[in-house]
Amino acid sequence: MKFDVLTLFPEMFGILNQSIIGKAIEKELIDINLINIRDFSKDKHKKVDDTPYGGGAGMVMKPDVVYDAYKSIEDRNAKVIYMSPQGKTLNQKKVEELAKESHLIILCGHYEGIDQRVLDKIVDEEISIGDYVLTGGEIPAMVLIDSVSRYVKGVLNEESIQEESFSNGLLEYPQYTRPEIFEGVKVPEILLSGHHENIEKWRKEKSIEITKKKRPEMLEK
Ligand code: 4G1
Repeated sequence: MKFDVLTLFPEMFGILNQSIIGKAIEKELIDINLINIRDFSKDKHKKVDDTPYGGGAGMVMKPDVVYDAYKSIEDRNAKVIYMSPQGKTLNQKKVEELAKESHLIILCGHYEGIDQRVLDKIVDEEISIGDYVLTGGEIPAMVLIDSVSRYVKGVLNEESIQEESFSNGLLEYPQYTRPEIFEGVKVPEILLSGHHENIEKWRKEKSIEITKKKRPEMLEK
């Protein structure tokens, strides 16, 4: 799976070289290509933004610079995603859908956003990670890359994908590890029993109980 990321702050993506996603990059299961939009400024001061027409606070990213950055990517068939608070909120269903693609181009806004004309020209889909104000689309892009990469074959062991919550529409059952007694609290006896059928049944019941208590709206569907 190839990700091209169009951003003014490529250094922010260094975080992805850690942990499971970092391993997936090393193994060449995923390829994250960072494109610095600033490199495509024709201006001698490397200007990438300007004041908004009509007035108002802040700066708007220039359409020509963003367009030139986009055009530097050869593949005209890749899906272009704009990380934007105006997009539909990302969920696991959308993540699974995107994981079927082989090449995604992710555009990150900063400041007050990007000139609408270039968005209308190149963007296939707008996706948001939630309803709150952020300084840029970079962290949302990383959320998208992390969530989608988990579905790329070889990134996780098959088991963890099957067992995780959301795939069954429920929250996860509680997990325990050693020590058997922590601060006087024992691990639920059943988990030590070795009786796999009973453990599975107990976990399912806990999942339902926790979902009812913490996210009742998830059961209404
Ligand atoms: C109006 C949140 C503005 C923000 C209303 C989730 C947020 C990208 C996302 C904003 C962004 C609300 C996201 C806001 C995001 C231009 C650059 C847009 C940063 C920007 C609720 C600032 N998921 N926000 N505007 O945060 O890019 O993807």
